[in-house]
Amino acid sequence: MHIRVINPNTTRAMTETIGSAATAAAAPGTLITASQPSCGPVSIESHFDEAVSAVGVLEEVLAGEREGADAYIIACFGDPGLNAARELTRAPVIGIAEAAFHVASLISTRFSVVTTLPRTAIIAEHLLDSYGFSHSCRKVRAADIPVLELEDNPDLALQLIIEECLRAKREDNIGAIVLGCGGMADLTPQITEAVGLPIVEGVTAAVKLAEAVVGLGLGTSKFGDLAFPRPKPFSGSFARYSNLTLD
Ligand code: 5HY
Repeated sequence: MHIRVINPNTTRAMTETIGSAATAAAAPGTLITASQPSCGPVSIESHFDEAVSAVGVLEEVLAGEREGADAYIIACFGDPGLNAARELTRAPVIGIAEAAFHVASLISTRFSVVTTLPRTAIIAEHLLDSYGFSHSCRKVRAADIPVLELEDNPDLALQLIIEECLRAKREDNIGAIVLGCGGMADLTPQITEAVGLPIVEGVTAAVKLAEAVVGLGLGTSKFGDLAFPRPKPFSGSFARYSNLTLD
């Protein structure tokens, strides 16, 4: 099985962190390819960043289709472009936020999320609502760090994330914590040891869910709203999408 793990931002070091975590979680026989768009934001911290990065995600899925990927992971906690990406392929496309929420709900009845900035915490709340997990999540918390602090100042970032996780454990009456950033993919062991709660990390959760869906012989439905897009002309810099023929 070949899984293409897409980091929607354009920070190579974070793509490598994500790829290493995905590879460590993968079963024998699962090949992980970590990629990122050639253009887009260095980090995704707003609705604007997500909207722009979604085009890069779709480009990476189209590249994966040419290379025969068996599954895709969108390794940004906002799951940018998730359903649009699903329209482009018969393979499963798993967002790390959706994956983490599902796994957390299998091991606890209530969990909290710890993400980076307060404004991206609100975006995670929107996802919880749209995926149907609002009732299961006690609180979405922010360590109040920009995403790239995870790369530029990792020791401080880890300390602030652990402190917020410990506040969640003390205050939220929860059974698990979800890490709310693809860039946290390598921090699970240290956070687990420091906090003493089950820590659900989205990249690794998505790898195992992708393996499960492919193993069941399932993929993205081509019936209803996830069918291939109707071919049509596109103008300007999007002309390359004109009359896309997909199968
Ligand atoms: C992510 N941004 O997982 C999100 C994290 C966030 O560049 N990769 C990013 O805070 O939403």
